[in-house]
Amino acid sequence: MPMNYRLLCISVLTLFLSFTARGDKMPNILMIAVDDLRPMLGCYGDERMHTPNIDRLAADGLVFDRAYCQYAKCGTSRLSLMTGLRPDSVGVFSNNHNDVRRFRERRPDAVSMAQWFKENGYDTRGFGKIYHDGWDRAEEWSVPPSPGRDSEMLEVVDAKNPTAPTTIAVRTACPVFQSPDVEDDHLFAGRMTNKVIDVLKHKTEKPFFLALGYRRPHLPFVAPKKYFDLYEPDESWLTKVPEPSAGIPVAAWYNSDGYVGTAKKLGLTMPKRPEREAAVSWNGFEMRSYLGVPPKGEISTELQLDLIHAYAACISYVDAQVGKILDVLEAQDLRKNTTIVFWSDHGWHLGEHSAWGKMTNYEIATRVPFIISSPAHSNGRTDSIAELVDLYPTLCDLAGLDSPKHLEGESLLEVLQSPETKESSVARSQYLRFKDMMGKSLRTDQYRYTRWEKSGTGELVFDELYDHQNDPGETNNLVNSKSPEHRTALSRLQKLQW
Ligand SMILES: [Ca+2]
Repeated sequence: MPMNYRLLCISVLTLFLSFTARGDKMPNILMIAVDDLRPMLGCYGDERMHTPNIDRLAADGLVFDRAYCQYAKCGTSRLSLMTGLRPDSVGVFSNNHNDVRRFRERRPDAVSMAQWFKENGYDTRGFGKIYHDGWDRAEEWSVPPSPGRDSEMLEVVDAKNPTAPTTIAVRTACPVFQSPDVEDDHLFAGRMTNKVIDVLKHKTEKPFFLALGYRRPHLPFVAPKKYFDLYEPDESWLTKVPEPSAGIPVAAWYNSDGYVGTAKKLGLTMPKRPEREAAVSWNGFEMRSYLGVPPKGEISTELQLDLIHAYAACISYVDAQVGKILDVLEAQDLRKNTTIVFWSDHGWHLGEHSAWGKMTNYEIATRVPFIISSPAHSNGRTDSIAELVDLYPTLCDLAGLDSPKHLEGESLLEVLQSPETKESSVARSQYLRFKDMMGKSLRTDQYRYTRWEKSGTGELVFDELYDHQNDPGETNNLVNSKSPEHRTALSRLQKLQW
């Protein structure tokens, strides 16, 4: 049967050629995740910051000026990004391990990015915080993820003996910031960098998918002294919008509702649903639960500046680690075939709207730094709106892999090909407040519209509309504006599908 034989030969040849072509094209992927980082970076126009290495990466990639997380809290944001599902589909809004287990039982089809790349020929490795603590599964990675990921967050330096090994303390026993005069690798982030460098120096034949999760600038703000020495913040660093806007209900800006139990452990009675004055006083309790910050009430200007100083120092500490990784990629001649993605899981309030920390739907908590440096694509900046949930399909496209069926984001490949094209897309973020009120936030080119509704019934509680062209600080709620322009925008946004 010569005809069939010929067909078989052609099929085998085609298969071989396509495999070879794909093998040649499959880039290495390095994903650098940073924890709790708002876009306070040189490459995002903040000239006060010393971030030469992230700036170097940005100069060699596409910087997304309008990238948003789907949920401004570590665990949910990261589960969404890694599974490619939106938070409503994941259904995990707490840090409860059982909720995560139930989600995985309910959605066995939601193969994670790490597992998908592993199944498609990649050597997948995870270091540090990719998922929230304890939510990792060994089977998603080619090698079980690096141990110690539960250890860095609450790292404490012995103040009397800074060069002694660091220890782990409960949150309420951790100083809110520390600036020991130690080498980078005395602290966890530096030690982790060394491990990753070792992996890069001993790369296998397979392309790698290397996910690297730095926990700074998450609290506690611990970094070597040399990074604190880079800054001397003055009052110009303080937020220009320290108060919640008049008439905006507490649910929009109060981010301590998940900390009633923590407060209780400290012998404090935090109201479950505070009125405005009490909410301002207790706001930012995640930070207030560390040593050195009053558990409620005013935070002095001096302390605010110390906190901002420490946050900036932690950013520069992470930046230095990124630099070491980039140097090794270049030295190993891997850079030309490695796509690098840099993201943070959400933004951070440094006093905006009376809040410190994350866990709101405001721009300051939902906007994230997001950089994709793909050797096959040009560099630049884009105003196209991007969401972290878009990363999974984008990386599949860049690697030449099919995307799994369950993904809910959209590939950013077209934006990478033509950064100047402004997609008329919308970013969707959400936040569950007081366990029974969901805030659903839409960010368009010009506006942010947030609808707070009762969970279950969907009944409107209140809503917010901000015009970013005139009010980037989101201080003036326009839902009752009589301006025809605002009425039109509001009506359009209210009709948008969530
Ligand atoms: Ca985080």
